[in-house]
Amino acid sequence: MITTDAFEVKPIDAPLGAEITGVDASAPPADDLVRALKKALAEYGVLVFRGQHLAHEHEQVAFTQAFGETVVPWLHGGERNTFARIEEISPRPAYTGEHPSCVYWVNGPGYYDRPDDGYAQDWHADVSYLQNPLHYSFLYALEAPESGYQTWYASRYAAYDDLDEATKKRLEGRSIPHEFKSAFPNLSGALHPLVLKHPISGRRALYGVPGYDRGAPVGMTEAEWRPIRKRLEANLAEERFLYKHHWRTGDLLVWDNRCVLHRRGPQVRGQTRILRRTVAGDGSASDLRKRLLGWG
Ligand SMILES: O=C(O)CCC(=O)C(=O)O
Ligand SMILES: [Fe+2]
Repeated sequence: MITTDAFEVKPIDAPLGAEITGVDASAPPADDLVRALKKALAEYGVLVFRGQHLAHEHEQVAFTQAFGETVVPWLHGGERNTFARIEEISPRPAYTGEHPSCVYWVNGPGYYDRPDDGYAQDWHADVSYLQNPLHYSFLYALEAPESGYQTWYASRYAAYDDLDEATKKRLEGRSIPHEFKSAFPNLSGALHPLVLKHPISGRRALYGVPGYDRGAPVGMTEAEWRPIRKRLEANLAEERFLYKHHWRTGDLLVWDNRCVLHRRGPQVRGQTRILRRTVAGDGSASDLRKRLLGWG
């Protein structure tokens, strides 16, 4: 078991993100370490663990499960088969593709080395189109070239703080529909709070927007919402909201989708990158909904 003695948080020189040293993610973390990491996630949004050795799925799954529930059953079907291309990498023994909560992103010659790099290049909060999103995402680089691939993160605390007081007031307490019909036509969407008070940090963040949100928040017209949405989109081009991660083999990134958005960086051609993603819930997600909106 790892304890928190050796664990250090070094804030990255960006509006969000911190590097964690002294944690070996291949060993199941002790409860106090998980608590400390969740606190760091609520504060910094995204944590970077360099030089990790998670050759086998079960190691990443065990680390992920320490944060909460991991299985997203429909990943068996939709996302897994559409995007993961497990069959193409299965000859490599480390990539068994056996655990239902593991998704692989495989980019490079013979895989996704095409002009359209898929939906991952749009900003989003993972699985926000589910009724009960699993808020922590874990992304591990089994293989990444020396330079090239990036994943970008945007602080949703900063996006909220940047709004004027009148707009904050207009958005407070509203919910907004999320869905992803183009990928999962049979999956009904979900309503989520637009302004989300993070249960650990107590700070307000704009949850999942822009992303899988569809249409105006409940009780607002399209005409009222459009200029606000446009401004939120424009923010995502500004460095003061962003951390741009440059991948290296062995990087493990963990982020809290309640307070960050992310997207894949610019298209890279001719180089292979293999990432493995898992997601975990946080018991407080449904509690939070109950408290904010009175939903069960
Ligand atoms: O491919 C990337 O860089 C990001 C993928 C992504 O959106 C995810 O893992 O949730
Ligand atoms: Fe994602």
